[in-house]
Amino acid sequence: MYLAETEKREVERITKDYPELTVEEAYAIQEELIQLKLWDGNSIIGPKMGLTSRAKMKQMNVEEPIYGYIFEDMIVPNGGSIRMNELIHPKVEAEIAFVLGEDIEGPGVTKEQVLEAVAELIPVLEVIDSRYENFSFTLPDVIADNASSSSRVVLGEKVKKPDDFKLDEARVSLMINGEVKERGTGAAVVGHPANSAAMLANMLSRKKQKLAAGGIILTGGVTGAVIFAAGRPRFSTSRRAGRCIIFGQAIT
Ligand code: OOG
Ligand code: MG
Repeated sequence: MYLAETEKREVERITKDYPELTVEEAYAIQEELIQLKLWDGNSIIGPKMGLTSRAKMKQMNVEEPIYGYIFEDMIVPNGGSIRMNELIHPKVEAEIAFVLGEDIEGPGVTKEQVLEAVAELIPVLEVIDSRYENFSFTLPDVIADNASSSSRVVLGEKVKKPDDFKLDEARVSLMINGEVKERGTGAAVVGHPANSAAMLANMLSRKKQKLAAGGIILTGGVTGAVIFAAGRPRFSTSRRAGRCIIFGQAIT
């Protein structure tokens, strides 16, 4: 998996050879992958949730979203550019991230507890890039692949948590070169992005981990993921071949 990422090539899904792979074993593989990245000098920015939309969960036949980790080398400055030749078959999606003001420790964490602990919100563009051929995987496969992340993340400007915010009603649009490609509302993320963070805290508590104050959490795609590719000028603001600037996140 790590070689697939560093050499930018697709691999066959693990469950082709190991159809019995369990979710638990898949998280053990993810853990190994994370250790390799840490040994390579990379550092963790924070966890991310995936498969949080009802549609994706139904499609994958799962009751619980999955998590993975965002690393420092995935961060692209806001307004920055991405080299397409460093990626396999990227898709981009809009997400809402939280910055925590207090620790959150499961089990039993509720949405209300999360809302209380959140200090700031960040609009995020996540570039997902599954290492599997044609983005084709089962649930254990995608967990083992760090939830398709390990790609690129653009963090927008932090917003202080408003006093009376209804994040489930927040409208998000994903634009590429000024053209709206996808729209969604916060409710698309398991009813409310804070539910997603609560589920994450509860899942992490199974391995005795908590969400620490100051940490960033990506709560999962609000919009569908949009394929973007080099050589398709409508997706590119830069005329330089192989480069693409992504922008256009808006939270209202
Ligand atoms: C899995 C990861 C999805 C999200 O926000 O749902 C994800 C996939 O490749 O769909 O990051
Ligand atoms: Mg995502």
